[in-house]
Amino acid sequence: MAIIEAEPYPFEFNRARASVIIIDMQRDFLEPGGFGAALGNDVSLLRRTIAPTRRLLEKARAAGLSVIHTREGHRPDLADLPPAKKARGRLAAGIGDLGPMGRILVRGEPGHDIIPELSPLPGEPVVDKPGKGAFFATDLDAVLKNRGIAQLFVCGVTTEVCVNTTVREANDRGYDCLVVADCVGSYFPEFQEMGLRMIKAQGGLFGWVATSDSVIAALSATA
Ligand code: C5J
Repeated sequence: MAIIEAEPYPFEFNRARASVIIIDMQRDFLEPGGFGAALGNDVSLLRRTIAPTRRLLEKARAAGLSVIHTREGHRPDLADLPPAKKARGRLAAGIGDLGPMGRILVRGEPGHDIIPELSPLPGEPVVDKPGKGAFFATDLDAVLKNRGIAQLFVCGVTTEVCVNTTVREANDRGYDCLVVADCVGSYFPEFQEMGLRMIKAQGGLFGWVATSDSVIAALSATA
């Protein structure tokens, strides 16, 4: 057991039961020329998470921690795309339509891929999710339970959408979530701040928040 400096109070890290989960670090959200950029967002606000996440990922892999990746997207026939999700935003080019990197958020298309900087290694589960939360309509809970995982170090995008939704789902299922502050990103600075504050508010209603340096220090201390 090692202690990670975190808010609202120190996190008791059990390396045998911990996993890193990296949410939706996909080309369509992070790359200039992708879906997020086409919507007018500044992708540099998300791209600042790449270097610290890669560092944490390398340390976690070296320490033998389980690593799980997720991707938001839909079947090519769009049979799993709720009409309400398709209609939302009244976009000229929305989910399933042809975008700058292939069909937007469709499995198998270039934009749906995880960015090359954080490519999964063989053996690391990639969970394809049709919703914002990574537990909804996926086998994530089974994957975690089968590996004996009880603690999640959460990285990815975006802080207030898929990261927060996943943390809330995980919390209701009994997992302890530590959100790695510099490894999660939002297109909106105010949502980044509030997204993190909501996790750790009221004594850690949904979990903990810490820096990647603090997590890496604990990984090194228990190596
Ligand atoms: C969004 C996500 N923002 N991964 N997806 O639509 O947060």
